[in-house]
Amino acid sequence: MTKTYAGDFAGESKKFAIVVSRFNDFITQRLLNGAVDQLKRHGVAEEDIEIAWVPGSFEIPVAALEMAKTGKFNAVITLGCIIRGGTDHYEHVASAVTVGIEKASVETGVPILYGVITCDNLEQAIDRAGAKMGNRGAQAALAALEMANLQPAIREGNAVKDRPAVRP
Ligand code: INI
Repeated sequence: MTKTYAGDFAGESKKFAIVVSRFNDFITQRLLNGAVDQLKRHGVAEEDIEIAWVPGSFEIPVAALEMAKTGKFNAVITLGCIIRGGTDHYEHVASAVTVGIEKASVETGVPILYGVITCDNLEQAIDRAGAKMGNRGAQAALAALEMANLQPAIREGNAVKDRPAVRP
């Protein structure tokens, strides 16, 4: 008999940190609203959500690492918006934040979710901040809820009974 682990999306008594970049805050404020709304709608208490603003996406990994190291949170959600410009600055910031978040997550063992938009122009960013393509912040929050439930299930050996939870 195989054992299958799958996180559901229950947020009651779970704690989350959100690290959000002020650069392009026209977009990131919408990602933050989407993430907080998603957490609250899944039962996360307002006092169990802590938010840290950083200047730009480049600064996200160090703040996310600090949040993860406190040991207080089931998951950390990172939110940013990097828009391609006329130089290669975009590539440097985008790759640094991506590698930094993954490293901080693997090193601490705390799920750190990637809600950073990387795109070519403002229209694509708007599409991912609550328009055509949904809200990347809300999507990252849903993934955070799933990971926050998957991790203890694996640790405690609580396999799902019938079939894996499906995305709501
Ligand atoms: N930061 C972003 O979050 N998005 C961007 O599009 C961006 N661009 O294009 O420059 C950006 N730059 C700032 C960077 O993240 C740092 O805050 C800054 O370099 C100071 O370290």
